[in-house]
Amino acid sequence: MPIWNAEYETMPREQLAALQLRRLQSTVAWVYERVPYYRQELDARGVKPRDIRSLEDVRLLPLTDKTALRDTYPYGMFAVDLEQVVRVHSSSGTTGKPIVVGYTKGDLNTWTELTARVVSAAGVTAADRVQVVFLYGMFTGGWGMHYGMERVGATVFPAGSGNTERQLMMMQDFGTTAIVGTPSYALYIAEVAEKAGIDMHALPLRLGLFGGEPSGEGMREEIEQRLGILATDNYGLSEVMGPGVSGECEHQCGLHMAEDHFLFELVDPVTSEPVPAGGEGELIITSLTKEAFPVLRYRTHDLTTIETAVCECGRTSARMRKVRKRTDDMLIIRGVNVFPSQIEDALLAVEGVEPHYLIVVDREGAMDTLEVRIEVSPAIFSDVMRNMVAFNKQVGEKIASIVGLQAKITLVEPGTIERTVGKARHVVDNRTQF
Ligand code: DLL
Repeated sequence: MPIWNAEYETMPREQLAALQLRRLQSTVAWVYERVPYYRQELDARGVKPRDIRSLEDVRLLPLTDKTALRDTYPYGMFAVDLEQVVRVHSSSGTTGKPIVVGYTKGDLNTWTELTARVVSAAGVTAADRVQVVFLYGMFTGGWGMHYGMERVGATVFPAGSGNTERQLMMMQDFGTTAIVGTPSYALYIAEVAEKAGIDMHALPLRLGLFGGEPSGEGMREEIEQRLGILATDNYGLSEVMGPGVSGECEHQCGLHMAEDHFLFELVDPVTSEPVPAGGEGELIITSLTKEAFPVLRYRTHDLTTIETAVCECGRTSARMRKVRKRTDDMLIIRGVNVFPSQIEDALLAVEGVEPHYLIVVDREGAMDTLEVRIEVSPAIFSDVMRNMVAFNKQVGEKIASIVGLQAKITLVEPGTIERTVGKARHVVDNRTQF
C-alpha cells in the first residue's frame, strides 16, 4: 500500500523529535504572544517560551481542559484575527454552548494533508469511489474526511448521514467502493440492507473508514462480515483538529499518530503524572503547527496506550490503541466502575445479541440499578422468547463476569432501540446525583 507522505510518515524517530522540538518552541511562542489565556497560564507558572529547551519541557506547560475552551466562548482561544480564519467548526455532544474552533488557510491545508494520510493508510486510492456518510455541518467528521479523500484523488460522494435507503441506492448505482462514517451507522446500513434483501457482498464496496466514536474488535468483525469489507478505525477530536489525528493502516494494529503535527503524552488521569512506557493513560495533545486554534496539552479524556515499534507497513509513527474508554464516561454503579464498552463486549460475546443496546442506570431508594436493554437478531428472536429465562441468565452472567455487577436484562424486539445517523447513544443515566 503506498504511503501518502513517506518523508514524514517514515521519518527516523530522532529526526522527528528534533522537528517536534522546533515546532513546539514556535507554538509556545505563538500562543504566548497571541492568546491571553495561555499567556496568563504561563505567567502564573513563571514559564517563558524560551524555557522550552527539550521535548520533556512540555511538562512545564499547563494542561488545558474543555472548561478553558468553554469559558472563552466563542473566539477567546483563537490566535489570529477572524479575518485570517476561513472555516469554523464546533464540537458535538456537549451540553450548553458548543466549543468553537477555527482554521486558517494553512490549517485547512494541514488538515487535508493529515486526513489524506489517514485515508491512504486505510487503502483508499484515486481509483476509489467514496461515500461519506458522516454528518457535514458543524461536525468535523464529514468535511475533514471529504477533503482528504479529494486530495488523494478519490471520487467523493458527500452523501451526509440519514436516509439510509437512499444511501443504499447510491451504493448500488454509483458503485461505491468505500464508505466513511461512524461504526454504528455502518451497522445500521447493514441492517437496512439485509431487510431490503440487498446482498452487500455482491457490491463493489471493499473498504470502510470508521471513527468519531468508540467501537471494539467485536463490532469491527460484525461490520466486516455483514458489509463484506475491511474496516479501519480513525480518531480525532474537534478541539485538536477533527479526524486526521490518527488512523489505522491495513494491518489494523493501532492507529498511526501524526507526530510531526502533534505532540502526544499519556498521563495518569488523576495525578497527571506521565505513565510508564507501555502503560495506559489519558491522551494529552499539544498541536505543533496549528495557527488559528493551537492547543497546549489538551486533555482528551480518552484512555489509550502507545506503541512505538515500527509497523509492518513501514511507517515509523507511534500507534495508539483503539480508544474504548474515556476518563469521564465511566459510570460508578453501586461503587463499581463500569465502562459501557465492557458491557458491549459482554453482549457481543453472546450469540444472537445485536450491537444495539441501551444501558439504563437509575436509583431505587439508595440503590443503583443497572438495566441493559438489548436487541436479539430476528432469526433467533422467537427462540429466545421461548427460552427467555435461560437466555437472560446467560447474558446476565456474561455481564457479571466482565463488569462484576448483576444487571437486569430486558430483551426488546429487533429494531426498537433508537437508531442514530450520527453517534450512537448507549447510556441513559437517570440518577440525579453521581
Ligand atoms: O469525533 C472527530 C472525528 C470525526 C474523528 C470523524 C474521527 C472521525 P468530536 O465530535 O469532537 O470529534 O469528538 C471527539 O470522540 O475525544 C473520542 O472520545 C471520540 N472519538 C473520536 N474518534 C474516535 C475513535 C470527532 N476512532 C471524541 N474511537 C474523542 C474512539 C473516538 N473514540
